[in-house]
Amino acid sequence: MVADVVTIFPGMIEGALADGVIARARERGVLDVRAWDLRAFTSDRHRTVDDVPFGGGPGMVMKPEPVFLAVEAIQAERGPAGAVVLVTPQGTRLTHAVAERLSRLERIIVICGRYEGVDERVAETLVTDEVSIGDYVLTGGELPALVLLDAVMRLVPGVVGDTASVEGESFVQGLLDCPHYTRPAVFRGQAVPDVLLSGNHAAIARWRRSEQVRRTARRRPDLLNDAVLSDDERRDTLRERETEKESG
Ligand code: 6GU
Repeated sequence: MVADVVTIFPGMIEGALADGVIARARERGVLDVRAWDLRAFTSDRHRTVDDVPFGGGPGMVMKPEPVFLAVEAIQAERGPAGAVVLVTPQGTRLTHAVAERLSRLERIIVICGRYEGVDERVAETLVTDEVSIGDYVLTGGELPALVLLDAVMRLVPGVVGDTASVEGESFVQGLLDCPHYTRPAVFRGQAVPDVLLSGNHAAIARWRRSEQVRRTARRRPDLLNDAVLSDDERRDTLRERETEKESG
């Protein structure tokens, strides 16, 4: 996958992608991520990327022209992108399903917004997807772009070594993950659940699945609407929600 990021802080993007699983995949050539400095696409002496809002009001708005020029230059060099994503608190929420869809594309462009916003003509004609990472406001789009890229790129085949660890985890099945334990079997008086030491793989799989269902019912009941559950599991989630009410 080729990912190009348009930003006024290319160092923020490069720094975050220099370590860890994503960095290793870049070294292997599985991922090609590049940060493009938006200011390189300005033509005035001050390299201006923002201006006052029409209609007045506080703050500054990102000018359309540098963003258009940057995206056009990227597509000329790298070929057409399957998605041009603007990260903005006004976007649709980033979910596993969104990350999955983007991970199947060969080329994506991510535009990081700053200031009060980006000229709407960018969203209207250049952008295919507006994405938010949650209901809170950050100072700029660089951290959201990194969150989006990490969620997307780790789903690209060959990025994460153990594909089983990707398939089993939270949200892939629409459920939260089960608890995990490692040695020692007893730590400061707290023992690991017996079943995990039993060597009975079928029993372990059943325990993990029921813990996933139980946790999701308690912590994120909203996820149960879309989760695929057996009739028995559905009944268990109802009981779980009852016990939660009783215990407060
Ligand atoms: Cl994509 N940008 C900013 N600035 N704040 C956010 C966000 C994006 N998603 C949640 N908060």
